[in-house]
Amino acid sequence: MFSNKEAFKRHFLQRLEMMCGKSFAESTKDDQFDTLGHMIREYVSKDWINTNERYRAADERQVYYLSIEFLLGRLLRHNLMNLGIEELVEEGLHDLGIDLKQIEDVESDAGLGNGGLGRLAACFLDSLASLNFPGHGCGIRYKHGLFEQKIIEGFQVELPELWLRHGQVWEVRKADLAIEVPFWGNVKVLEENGRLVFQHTNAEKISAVPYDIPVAGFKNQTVNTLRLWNAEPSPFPFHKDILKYKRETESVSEFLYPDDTHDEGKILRLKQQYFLVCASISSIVRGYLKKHDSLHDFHRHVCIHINDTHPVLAIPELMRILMDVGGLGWDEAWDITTQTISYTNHTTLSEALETWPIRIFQPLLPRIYMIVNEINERFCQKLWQLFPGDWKRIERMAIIAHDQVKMAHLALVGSYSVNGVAALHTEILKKREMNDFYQIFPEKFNNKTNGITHRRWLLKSNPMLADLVTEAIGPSWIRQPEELSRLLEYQNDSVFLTQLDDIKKRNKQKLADRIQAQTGISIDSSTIFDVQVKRLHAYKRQLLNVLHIMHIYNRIKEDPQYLFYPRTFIFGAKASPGYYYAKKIIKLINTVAEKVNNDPAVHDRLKVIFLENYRVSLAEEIFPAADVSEQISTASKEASGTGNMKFMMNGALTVGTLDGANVEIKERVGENNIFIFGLKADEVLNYQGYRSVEFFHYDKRIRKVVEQLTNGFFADVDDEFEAIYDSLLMQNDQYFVLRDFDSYVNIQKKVGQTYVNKEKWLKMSLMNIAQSGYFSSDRTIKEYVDDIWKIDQADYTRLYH
Ligand code: NBG
Repeated sequence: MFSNKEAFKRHFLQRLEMMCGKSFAESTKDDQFDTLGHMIREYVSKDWINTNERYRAADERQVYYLSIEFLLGRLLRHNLMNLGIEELVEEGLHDLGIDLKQIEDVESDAGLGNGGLGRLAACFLDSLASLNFPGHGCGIRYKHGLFEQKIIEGFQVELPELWLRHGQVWEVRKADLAIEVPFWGNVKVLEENGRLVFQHTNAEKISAVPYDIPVAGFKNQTVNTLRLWNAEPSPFPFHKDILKYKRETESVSEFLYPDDTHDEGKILRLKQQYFLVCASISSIVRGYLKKHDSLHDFHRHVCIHINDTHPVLAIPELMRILMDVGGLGWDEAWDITTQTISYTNHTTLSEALETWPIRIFQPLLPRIYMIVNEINERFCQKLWQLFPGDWKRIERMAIIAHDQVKMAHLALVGSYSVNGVAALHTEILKKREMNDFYQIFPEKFNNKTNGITHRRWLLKSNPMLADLVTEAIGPSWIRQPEELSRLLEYQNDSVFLTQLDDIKKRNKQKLADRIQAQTGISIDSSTIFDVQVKRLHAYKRQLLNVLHIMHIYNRIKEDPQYLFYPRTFIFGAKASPGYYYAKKIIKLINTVAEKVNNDPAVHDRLKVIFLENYRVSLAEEIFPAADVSEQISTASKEASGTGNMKFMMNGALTVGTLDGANVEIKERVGENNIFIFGLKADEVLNYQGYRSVEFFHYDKRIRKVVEQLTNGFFADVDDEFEAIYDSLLMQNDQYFVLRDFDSYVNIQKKVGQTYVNKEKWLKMSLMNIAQSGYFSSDRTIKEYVDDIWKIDQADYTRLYH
């Protein structure tokens, strides 16, 4: 389409006039973005079609990654980079007087996810395509992604997110491939030729229409597919009140649930889950049957991976298709299903483990319920044989118990692989949370430590650092991220370290400029940028960070000579709209910021910034500018974390507990290149007799900050923070904030002292960058491929070349 700059420019101008019906001179940035986006989408089409043909011809195992969330962020520059035309396009536009950076800002983030789980899915898609693996995503095309956050007078206000307002340039609607998804109704059981036939009658059908987004690998001509399903009225609705039906139908793909831990709006959420699963599996089976005349070998050609329990209905749904459509018997269908489905667990927080009341589940999904019931009965019989008389155990492990369907148990029983997302997390699953299941299915359990795509999180978002790395060790790290370790050769190279320092300064200044423009607050880029960005949750302990800031503030006020290296504390966090406590913490951060930032006594030493509407595109500006990465969850609670890896890759030093993947970061960089503090996981899990009030009484610093929450220290917010005060004292501080306070203050002191020694700090920073290659999602995906999916990359590359 365009092999050089001149051809690109010609093409762009032509397309712009045709698409927008305007001359170039009259066109807006939106027009230019749209034109460019469509051109790029068309540019990938050929490779997209070729890739699909290649996969069809190879007839090898394909992976389908089912996820209720895909947090893609922006795609323009990412696509330009992966297609290898970034420079050509940037220069071509420049000739026309257009700055690509400004065009990029027109694009809305595709925010179809809450946090780590959804972003992990997006990183995995990039790695699958970049490594030439046949792996595709299946998700929901929410009309509104995660809400847009505004901070008004310190409070979070949620606005609907409107990413589709200007249309979506990357997607292709494929109405001819729509699937009908049935809800409600009854199941008729008939006998035909001596076998039972199940008919779902009187169902209310919703049409699932696929929108495909190309996922281009890094300069390898592989283009996989992310298929997002949109809910639309069926062309043959069975409904009396047609308007009501339309409204209800469309609501299924209207909103992403803005909550990654608690369930809300049960029926709608369960509907979304079945909608995703039913549409995805039908379309996978349809594709499969184009090449095969029966389903007997399905598991040899298809892997279906379920990202957490949200898509776990894939298990009974595949059973249904194999039996009711494919005519297979139960045993064969079960063998195939349990060799097709693999499952990742992303949390041990018990409140996040999904269960559905039968009274909702059964009427909404009558045939699926029958199958789950049968799976449960057979499983309980097996348990009875293994543990005769052990009723307690059977009750604990059953899939259906106390009128609830337990989705994690269904996943554990119906899949062939169960993985945790960091070594510590997997051990906790095996030894505690899922120990009953581990005892009978030890072979299913394995660990796959999370990863992030270094192409987005270093190559694209930190171009200055990426260039420096390439200058030093050549470009091989882009395809083999573990090669970053060769940077260790530069540990004693003062020129290199100075360059590293200079890049960090420039990235910090860029962020400072943005903060100034957005908030009017001016921050000094020579201060330490100490950053905590992630969802707001009690276990992630943003509160510990704030209490420490209050403590520093108190210290400086008491003693103006107090030795403290100037710091800028930066936060970004969305709280689930229904999560009262988390919203109080946001208000607290902003209240502390207001007080601190306006007090001349601490003016040049302490600043607190809350950046509103934290999202992927903002994250890309923050990580390159961070000095300190706050990973301070209560040990054992954060399954892995992935922000910790992004910070590390951009040279920030971690202040963290031994939780999630922090443990493995420490193993790689060594204990002298990370700031570890606080209780360890087993100490938390086995803690006897914690009494938070004792820490309140015996530690003056703690007493002071905790009292300040409610004693009028903050003007105009009398009882605003009572719930926080109560959580710490009346409810015995579930997350050990006061227990870890002293240790946290000490380690933070050490951070300040270390920073003063610039050379030491830079060496530590370099060590972190050099060891971050392990945390590339390329490594993670290779492990999934080798141990779980067992797909053969060689077959595809051979066919391709
Ligand atoms: C989150 C964990 C994180 C982890 C991501 C990705 C959920 C349910 N879990 O620690 O809290 O990094 O998953 O695995 O969102």
